Amino acid sequence: MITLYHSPFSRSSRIVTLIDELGALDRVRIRDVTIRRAIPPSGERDPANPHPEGKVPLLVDGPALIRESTAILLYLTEKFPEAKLGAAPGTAERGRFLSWIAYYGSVVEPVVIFDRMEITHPFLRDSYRGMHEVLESFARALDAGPYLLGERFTAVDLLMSSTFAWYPDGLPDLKSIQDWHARCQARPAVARTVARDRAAMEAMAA
Ligand SMILES: N[C@@H](CCC(=O)N[C@@H](CS)C(=O)NCC(=O)O)C(=O)O
Repeated sequence: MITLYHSPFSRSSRIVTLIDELGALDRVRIRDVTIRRAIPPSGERDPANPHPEGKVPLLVDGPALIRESTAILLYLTEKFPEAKLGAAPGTAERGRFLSWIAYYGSVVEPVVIFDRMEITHPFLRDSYRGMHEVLESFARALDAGPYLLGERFTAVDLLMSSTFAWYPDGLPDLKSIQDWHARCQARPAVARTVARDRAAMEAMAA
């Protein structure tokens, strides 16, 4: 059975939501582990977590250890294609899907962190641009449809909108992005993950 190493209210929560959206909660075991948290400083690395740096998410499928939210997301959407949360190889949509996934890991996440920490530097701007450009990309895509790939909700909406769950101040005063974020957050799987995380947090604290 596939195992997801997860810590409540962390970056692995979006993977729990993805597994739920994929209808695969009965085929992926979710193993709660502790992690070191920076803000506020708390927690410990869990020896039960095989991630080389003690981080989450980590997916283990037989001999394969898959790290990084973006890789896990690709792996799971391909493993459970019937849920249609990815884009089939060889289709035009696939190029846009892959671009969003790579853009998240290579640009969006660092930009959001620098923005939240109020860190600026010309080299960072040259390498990543900034929050303004990230939000412009979202707005451009959302001019063409309710979701980033167009008419249907996909794993890229889940991934990108999860950012604003931990950085609500990054959400711009722009109706198309606010409505899209609200649509993504209103999905029942999001509420189920929050309830699950809350119960797991309480159980770990007890
Ligand atoms: N880019 C990674 C980031 C993973 C990450 O930093 N996870 C945090 C939780 S939000 C963590 O496990 N921190 C524990 C630590 O730093 O030891 C991904 O998205 O998978």
